[in-house]
Amino acid sequence: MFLPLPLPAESTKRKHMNIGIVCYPTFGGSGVLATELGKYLAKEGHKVHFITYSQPVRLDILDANIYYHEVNVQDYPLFQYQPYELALSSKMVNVATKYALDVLHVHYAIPHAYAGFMAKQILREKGIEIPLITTLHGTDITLVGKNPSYKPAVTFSINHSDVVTSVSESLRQDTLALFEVRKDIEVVHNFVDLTLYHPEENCKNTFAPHGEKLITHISNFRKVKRIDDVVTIFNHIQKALPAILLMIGEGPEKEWARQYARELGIEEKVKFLGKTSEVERVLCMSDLFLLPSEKESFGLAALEAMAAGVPVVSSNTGGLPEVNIDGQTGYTADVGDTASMGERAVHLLSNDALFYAFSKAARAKAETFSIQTIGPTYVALYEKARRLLSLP
Ligand code: GMT
Repeated sequence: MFLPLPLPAESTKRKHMNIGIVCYPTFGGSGVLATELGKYLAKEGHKVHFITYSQPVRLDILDANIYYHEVNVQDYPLFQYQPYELALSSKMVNVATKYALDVLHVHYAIPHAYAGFMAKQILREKGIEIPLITTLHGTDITLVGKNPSYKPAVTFSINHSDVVTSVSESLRQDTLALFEVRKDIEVVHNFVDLTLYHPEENCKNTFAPHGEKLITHISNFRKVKRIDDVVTIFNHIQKALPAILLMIGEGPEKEWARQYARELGIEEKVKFLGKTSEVERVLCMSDLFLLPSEKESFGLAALEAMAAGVPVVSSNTGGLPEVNIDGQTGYTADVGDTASMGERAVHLLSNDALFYAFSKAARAKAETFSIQTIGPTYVALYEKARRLLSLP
């Protein structure tokens, strides 16, 4: 759990900060979370500088206090691999210097924490001290980071960050188990902007004209999401009651899933909508969200579904049980246990009173992860990181 930090004396507390955020600009959970955090901080009056290789998908650069700095990697025939970390460090140095950044907050350790460390050293040579906050998101630890090709650099970057956070207690434990970490890791759970979700609204459901149950899955369709399990669970559901599956997102497993649905003879009932910026509208129509992942440090998509009052049937891997409470907000089962997930989904969807109770509990649980509660924690950590370096 994140322990409340002692508040700084009023005189030393900075009202508004200049904050550099480094993240992946794509549809992945870490980029979404970082973008939503930046938008929240900007609304609070901080000046937020996004440093990424393209504009983050959920970012509106016309919003007040939001700045966007693109990292350009110079192409050169000598390079088989472009030196992105170098370009990123240089960009961080330039932005930190020009806009007098108070903190650098990097999301996803690889390679952002490493590039952040380099930027810090370069800035120090120029007489500029700046704290580095690293947020670990999941696969940067559990899949990619633990690979021997990256492990020494990831360990080093974690240990040389001023403050390290993880998005769940489970990820904190994984990090401590997999790396020789000398730093405290503070758990700051992912959050959701509840004002975007209105579970009481009766959304027009264009996908289920005959009152079918609408089942949703949102992800980047990588192997770790076990997309074939999504289709298997749905197949079980649709045998028991009229249902449609909405698949949102893009990724390498998408075509396999389409083929599998075809083999099962249910392709008419499985709709692939691709990437959409209207996640809230889709969730507003949904009856159930499926997330049977192999690994999931938190499951931000599940939290967003719960904010919309949509119960979740998921695996019980990683941080998912911190979000989806088995028997209350949905059901959890062992990874790969599609039979249990399918049966319990049918049970829930067939019982109106139970469904209503789960929907209410899902929203109530999501409310404990509101951005208004969790956003200030990051600001407190920025203050703490500056105090650790004896900065005003
Ligand atoms: O797995 C993804 O969808 C993307 C990945 C990322 O880093 O962008 O997500 C990770 O970070 C999310 C935000 O903190 C978490 O909600 C996801 O659980 C986590 N994914 C995994 O651990 C597999």
